[in-house]
Amino acid sequence: MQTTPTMEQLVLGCESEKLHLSGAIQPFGALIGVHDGQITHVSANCAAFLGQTPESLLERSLLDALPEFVPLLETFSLDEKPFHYAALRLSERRVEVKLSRSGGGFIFDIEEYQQEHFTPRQFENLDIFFAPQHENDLQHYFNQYVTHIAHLCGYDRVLLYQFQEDFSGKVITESARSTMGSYMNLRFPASDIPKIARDLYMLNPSRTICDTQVEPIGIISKRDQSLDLTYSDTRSVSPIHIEYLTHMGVRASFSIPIIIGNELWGLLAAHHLVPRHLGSSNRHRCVKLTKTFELGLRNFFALHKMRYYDEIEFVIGALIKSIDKEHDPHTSLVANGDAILKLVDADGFIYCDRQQAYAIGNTPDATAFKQLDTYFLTQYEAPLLHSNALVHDRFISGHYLGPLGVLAAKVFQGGEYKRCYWFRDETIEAYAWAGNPNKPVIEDAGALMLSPRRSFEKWIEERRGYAKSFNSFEHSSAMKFLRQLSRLI
Ligand code: BLA
Repeated sequence: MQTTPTMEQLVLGCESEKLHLSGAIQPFGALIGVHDGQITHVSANCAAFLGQTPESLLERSLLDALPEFVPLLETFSLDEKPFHYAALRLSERRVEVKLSRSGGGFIFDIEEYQQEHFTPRQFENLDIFFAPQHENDLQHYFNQYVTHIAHLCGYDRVLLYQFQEDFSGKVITESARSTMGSYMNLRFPASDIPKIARDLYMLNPSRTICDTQVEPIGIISKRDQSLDLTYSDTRSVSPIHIEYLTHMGVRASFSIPIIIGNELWGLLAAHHLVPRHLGSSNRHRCVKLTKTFELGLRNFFALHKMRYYDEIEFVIGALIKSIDKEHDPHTSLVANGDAILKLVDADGFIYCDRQQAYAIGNTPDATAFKQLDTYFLTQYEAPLLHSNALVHDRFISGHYLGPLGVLAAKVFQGGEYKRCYWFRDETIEAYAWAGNPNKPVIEDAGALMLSPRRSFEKWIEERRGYAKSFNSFEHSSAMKFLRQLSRLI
């Protein structure tokens, strides 16, 4: 008997596809795999690009069969980098090559040469090179980036997509032809881009899908080992994602990860309604522009953090001084209640230790608080706990009508844990999704699995049960405040 899988299990099903071992490429290029100087793998279409059949290339030495590729490999193998782009002349034609590492060997992705869309001079004059200084500059900076990429790549629609904490995401900037529908401000669920695909983005800085309606080309080898295509740009496309793009009405896509502080912050996603092959050097230009964009954004975040910490240092210092003025900690905490709430923009606050507990503003009832406090004290190891959905996250069970967000901090001092809790009330929000995010479940070879949704029409969810999340700045303010308070109380 088949039991109904949970959402987590269905999402895990999506994660099990070994994207990097697809064993095939897209027909816009050809591929050769080399190990120890021998050609071990070739794509079935290599004759069209190299003038030699797979049979005539397999298991021959690269030097003997394709000597033009050898100098590239020699220079690259001295380097630490995972990949390198170059142009090559093969008898009468020019090709573009991406040389990358694969297991202990190398891969050549070979594509038709394509003229660069921007000259280096035009590129240097782009105003994207002025990094944002203030929050108000951000949207303009995003728009500039997306507009430049749209010029460079020429796709029908270019979107900037920002990941949220749970890896769902939201379109924050869009540049599209007027006849295209808009995805601006719409949200997409995390399972649209499974972790296995997100992880590939951390290694390979772009993904191109030139035509969803063509058959993949097999990679041929006389060896058992399949080729790791992590760094290959020609890697074939997951059938599930082909279905996704088809439902979206998109025939070609191109995407670039935006990585800030070693984390996937967002994605540049470009769509085209008809097949489109953007040449390797043009893609590389888009990636370079994205690196500049990342640098500006990182600079802005660092500036923002510095300003915040400077200010909060001062605010906490003044607050602690004010609390310290009174002899009775209860009176002084309550007297400074508004400032304590404001510190992390909260609606309620509780301080407690073994002897005392003081509450300010809107806090959970005694039974609910006891559940939360006991869990934090006895079962939770880290000094900081946060949730924007106390009931969904099962910190509080039973009938409960209190605040739904919590930021809790504890420090061990004088032989006991001193705790501060800040609470936030529920915020009922209308979430605009690109289609119903609760995806259809289908049966495939006897197993139940998630399938891409059929419609991307705006779908409104009235989100209940959540408070606004406490951000990482607020986390550290809470900890800083408690450390200083615990010395007084
Ligand atoms: C891959 N999904 C992707 C990619 C994007 C998205 C950008 C990378 C490939 C590409 O550039 O097209 C999703 N595209 C989006 C989103 C936007 C967009 C969110 O333009 C928003 C604007 N997809 C599903 C389900 C599964 C799934 C249910 O809906 C799994 C069961 C899988 N998505 C999936 C897989 C890939 C993927 C497997 C990798 C495709 C590949 O690289 O071959």
